[in-house]
Amino acid sequence: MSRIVTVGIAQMGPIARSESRQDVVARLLALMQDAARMGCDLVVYTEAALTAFFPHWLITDEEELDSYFERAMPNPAVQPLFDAAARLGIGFHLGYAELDFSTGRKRRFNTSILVGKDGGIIGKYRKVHLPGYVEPRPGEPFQNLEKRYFEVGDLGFPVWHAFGGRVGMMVCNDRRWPEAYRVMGLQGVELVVLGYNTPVHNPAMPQTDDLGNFHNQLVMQAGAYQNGTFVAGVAKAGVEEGVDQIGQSCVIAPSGELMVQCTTLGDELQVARCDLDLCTSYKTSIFNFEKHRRPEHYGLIVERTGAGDVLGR
Ligand code: CDT
Repeated sequence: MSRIVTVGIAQMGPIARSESRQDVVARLLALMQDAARMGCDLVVYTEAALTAFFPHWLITDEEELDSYFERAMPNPAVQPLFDAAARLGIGFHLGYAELDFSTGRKRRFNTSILVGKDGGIIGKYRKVHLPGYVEPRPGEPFQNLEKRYFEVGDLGFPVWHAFGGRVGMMVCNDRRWPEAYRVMGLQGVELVVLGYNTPVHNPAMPQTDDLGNFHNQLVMQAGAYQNGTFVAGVAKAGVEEGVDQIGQSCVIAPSGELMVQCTTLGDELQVARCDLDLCTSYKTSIFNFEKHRRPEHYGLIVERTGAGDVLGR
């Protein structure tokens, strides 16, 4: 028996600062319609897919900053996506900047949601690993102000029963951290979906500029293989407001092999048929955590007592 989930990766080209939500949603809808025509069960959009990636510049006016955030999901501007999903019978993953008032104070998160084929929200994730810094760095060609604009996500790395399997989300920089995959791997994840805005140039580490695409694939291939899961990673690519971003959106199999990859730096859809049962062979053999993983021997000190160190399990 096989459990096939047909996944469309919907890479986006640059979004201009001046582009309206309606214009962006029209681009996302075109990709969704293509995905439905190609038989996709799920279309994966990128990180902060509704606007230009605003952490790349300093915004001091609160109202202007708020204009990049969504106060509710869905909302009138994105409702057409939810309606189309239900009409076409296709799920989607969407990254967006979230303004949250549920605790009585304004909080900002770099968020993503998973939406089912009925147009209903299945789950929400808030980015944990925020790169960059709080204070702007004058003289740099662009900023990386995620630590200024977002709080660290407070929802952990859950895994949802969805699309006939177990699906988890991460956002951009999370994909560089093995813990993110492993926490989901321990919950039996079979498909990780994520979006990214990754500049070609890293002002803090320019010596790695030639390695951006390599590192992008390296981390997702390792995460997929070591946890026996598919990974679908989707870029916002091309030169956006002067910032050149990598593309190479792709789907990785649990073997660590590349299944499909985008070849442009613009709006582009690629499709991969993911047989979730392939995960099982990895999860029950080489990466059978129950049988072979030995955290009690890793030497992780969780407590220092007079009698000696207590190692974590
Ligand atoms: N959006 C995001 O998290 N971007 C970061 C840039 C870090 S600089 C290498 C990323 O990890 O891709």
